[in-house]
Amino acid sequence: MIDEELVQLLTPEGERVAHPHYASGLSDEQILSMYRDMVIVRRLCNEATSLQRQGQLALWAPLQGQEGAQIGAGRAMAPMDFSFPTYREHGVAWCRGVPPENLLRLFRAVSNGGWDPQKYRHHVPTIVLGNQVLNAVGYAMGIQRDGAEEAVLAFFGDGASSQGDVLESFVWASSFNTPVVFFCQNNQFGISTPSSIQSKVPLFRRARGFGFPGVRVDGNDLLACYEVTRTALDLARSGGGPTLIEAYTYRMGAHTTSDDPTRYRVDAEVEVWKLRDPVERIKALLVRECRTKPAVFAAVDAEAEAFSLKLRDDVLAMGRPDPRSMFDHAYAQAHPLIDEGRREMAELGIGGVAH
Ligand SMILES: Cc1ncc(C[n+]2csc(CCOP(=O)(O)OP(=O)(O)O)c2C)c(N)n1
Ligand SMILES: [Mg+2]
Repeated sequence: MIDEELVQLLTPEGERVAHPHYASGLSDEQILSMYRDMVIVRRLCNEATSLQRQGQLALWAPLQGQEGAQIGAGRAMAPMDFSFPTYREHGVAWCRGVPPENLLRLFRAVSNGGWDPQKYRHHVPTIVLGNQVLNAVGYAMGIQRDGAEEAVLAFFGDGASSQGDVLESFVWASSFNTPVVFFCQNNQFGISTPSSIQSKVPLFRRARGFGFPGVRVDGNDLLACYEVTRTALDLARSGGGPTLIEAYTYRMGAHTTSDDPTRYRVDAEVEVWKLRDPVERIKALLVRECRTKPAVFAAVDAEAEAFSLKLRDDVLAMGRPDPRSMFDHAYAQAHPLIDEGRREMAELGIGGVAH
């Protein structure tokens, strides 16, 4: 049965579905290029998980299962748009051109961020749930006043949707008609808490109460995520105000490498979602419709393998920063509390030599 409230352009078997408001205009080349993105990002995620298990990263937050939502949304952005991620948007960072080794710096605890947000138009990850959504709306209000023709994409999860920061953001965005798109990946869990507990109504319907449109999209359908996000960003850029997108998906892996999901969910549920794998869905489309040859898929796999080996080398070669450098970018200008912190560390004899 077709769920009329769920925007879908591809079935889990990779067959096209017609939708009254959305149609995919992507060429075969674009679809293949996004398939490559998904394969590389999944490989990146596996490598990062292995690195964490080997003691080379402090923590990792896997994205398996959410590649369609993230590559679809990330690729829908225009170059000058700006995104605000959580700790799980590795696919979006990839789309924005953030060097993958920089993405891992935070997780190796050798950086407080990892990159210059303005350079990639992609903010550094925010771990405090929902905070980046307020930042995104504030930023959107700023560019609105500058008269810029750009839009802002704010990422958050189903769990974060219950945070006051997110709901306050909705009020501000609605009142000031800001050029922001709220992209909520409902991956069914906030750590172990099922998303059904976060809201009595489907999350996308909350938008109506705030006075802007809400759309639920199949988060495992790359084509639908791309089209829905592109449409919402176009609307925001042309003065149409905010949209809430709920990408309905599933977190295939653990919450982070510190989590054991077998404690709170059954394997049978994971098996059902495996059949909706976003990467396999696009592969099926490429085989059926675009007649993509096995050699092309083999080349993508080989590229992902070489990519992950280089990533591993880059991570192992990272130096350890002087601990005192954490004070350098806390504020743009000198601040007495920062000076005091620096002095205290010097008195304790911490820092000075980079190992
Ligand atoms: C303000 C705040 N409260 C609690 C936490 C601890 N915490 C980290 S991730 C998480 C679950 C978030 O779930 P969701 O928003 O659905 O995002 P997901 O991890 O599923 O991508 C919690 C409770 C936090 N980081 N910040
Ligand atoms: Mg979640």
